[in-house]
Amino acid sequence: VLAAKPPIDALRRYREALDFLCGFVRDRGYATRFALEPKPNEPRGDMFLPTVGHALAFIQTLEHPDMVGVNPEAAHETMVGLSFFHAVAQAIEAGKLFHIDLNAQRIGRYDQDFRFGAQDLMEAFLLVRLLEESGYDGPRHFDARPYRVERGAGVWEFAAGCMRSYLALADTASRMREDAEIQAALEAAGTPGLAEPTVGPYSRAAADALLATRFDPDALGERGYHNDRLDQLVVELLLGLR
Ligand SMILES: [Mn+2]
Repeated sequence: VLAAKPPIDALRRYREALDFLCGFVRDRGYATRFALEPKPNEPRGDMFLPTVGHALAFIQTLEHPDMVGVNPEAAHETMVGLSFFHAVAQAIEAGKLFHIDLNAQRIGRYDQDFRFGAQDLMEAFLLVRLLEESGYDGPRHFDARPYRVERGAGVWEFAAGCMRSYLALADTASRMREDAEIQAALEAAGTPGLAEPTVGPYSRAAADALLATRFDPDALGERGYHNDRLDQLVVELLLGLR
């Protein structure tokens, strides 16, 4: 119950445990790393470090933060309505994606662990594209469950389905790179420019230049990004229409 577990003490005991484990691994000369798998609210109570973001912040407070990363699970972020795609991206950007648990999930339900690709194909696609194009070289692990009515061959069909959907979406990602119309739509949406710095590092001169810049709010407001067009093109790619 909430009253029995003061959260500040809980976090300190968690840190103590991880620091001890990391010390043990170093003392023995093992190559072991640790990957925390955040989960928000199941089976019964509120969990500590419920999301990827919580875990990433906590890891930075450890004695050996380089030895600890995350193992995000699609179902866990999605069940509370968060974007797994964004969570994984933040873990990659922080150099903390040590492992990944792929499956599918509907928002607001218990931990369903559906076959990968069984829900929200757009997010599954963008996730696979992220994994394939970011240089992530760790395992693609499916932490999913077949329906309980399956036996024998049905279980293998389920496992093959996870892998087949992943590979199909990876192939779709490569077709997206070669699709001139989608690339033009990304250009129109201003997406490539987001990879470039905007103001660069702080300096007094840079700040003065920014303050002296005159913007035309009306002109900026008139500028369209055609995001729906881009999104529709990606939907059509997923539908096999491109
Ligand atoms: Mn898992």
